[in-house]
Amino acid sequence: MSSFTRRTFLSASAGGLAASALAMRSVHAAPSAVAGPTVEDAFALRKAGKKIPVVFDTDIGGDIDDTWALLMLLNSPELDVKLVVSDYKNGTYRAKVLAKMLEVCGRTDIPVGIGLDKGDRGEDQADWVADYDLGKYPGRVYEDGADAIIQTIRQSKDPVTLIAVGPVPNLPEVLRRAPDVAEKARFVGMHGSVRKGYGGSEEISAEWNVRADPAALRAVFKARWEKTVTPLDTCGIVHLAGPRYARIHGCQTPGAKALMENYRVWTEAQEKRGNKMPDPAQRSSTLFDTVAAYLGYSEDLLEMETIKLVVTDNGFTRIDDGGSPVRCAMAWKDLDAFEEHLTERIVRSG
Ligand SMILES: [Ca+2]
Repeated sequence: MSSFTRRTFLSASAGGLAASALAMRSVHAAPSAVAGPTVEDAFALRKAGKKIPVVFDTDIGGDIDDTWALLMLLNSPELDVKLVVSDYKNGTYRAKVLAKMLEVCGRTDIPVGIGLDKGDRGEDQADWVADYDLGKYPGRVYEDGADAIIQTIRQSKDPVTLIAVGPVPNLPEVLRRAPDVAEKARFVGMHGSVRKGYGGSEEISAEWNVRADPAALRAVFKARWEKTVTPLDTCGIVHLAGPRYARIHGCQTPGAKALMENYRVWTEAQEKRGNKMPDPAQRSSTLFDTVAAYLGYSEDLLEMETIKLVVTDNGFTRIDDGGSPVRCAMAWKDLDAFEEHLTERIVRSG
């Protein structure tokens, strides 16, 4: 329920000026304090010589940037990836992409969860998993990905960072079944458009991950965990080209090779539908989700700002005093340094 709806409901049901003033006050006095671990708690684990436990919730198999983000997570020594879960439609297909990438990278110690929607219709990386049998994944596969998220968060000794880089229908279900997870995890997402839109545009956009399921993100924002996002303001301008891209394109690690194979498969599928794409031998597409992966262990290169946001029914994240406080990566301190860092993460081994 949005605060606007809640306020309207309270006013209408209580009736009278005094009652509605009281209702207004109670809404504004409602605790917005974070119930769970903060970014400081997560980063303190590193100072204590520990890794940050991560759950990755992803619509991998759609846009290619999720595959980049997965490889970045696997190659980040600050992180301990405990679970990866497919989200938003075709959960079985997406789980195959996850499982095959983990297998290629020698990381079958990481379990794969299937999201709420068990569909298996292939999207733009379908050719890469055409012959892949999820039943033969050497690691664990959880049919109920939402339950796997709950159990992983509950069983972790240290606070979990939940990194979500797609529309998030799994998460309202997680919060409905287990509201306590908001006290043991913090949320990091690639969501929204606050002051800038796609491609650095001055016009804000109904960003895809929000527009595809606004109610799901609204539930995530309402939960009392700490929320951190990279909106289009920062993630929408990340690309690799030139010598950095050439390093990745020529890299012989199994992970980087698989990433480039996927990129070619994805580009061909897009072009078959008439979309004009960058040449995968020359440069990357926009690498939105890699910024959420980075926020899992560092904010050094970004300007962070806490902004109250509401999620509209048509997929906008609008600044509103009645909204939920969300820590937003609003600008780059040093985008060039991030692109160098991202390149290093992709070409390294494990
Ligand atoms: Ca995504």
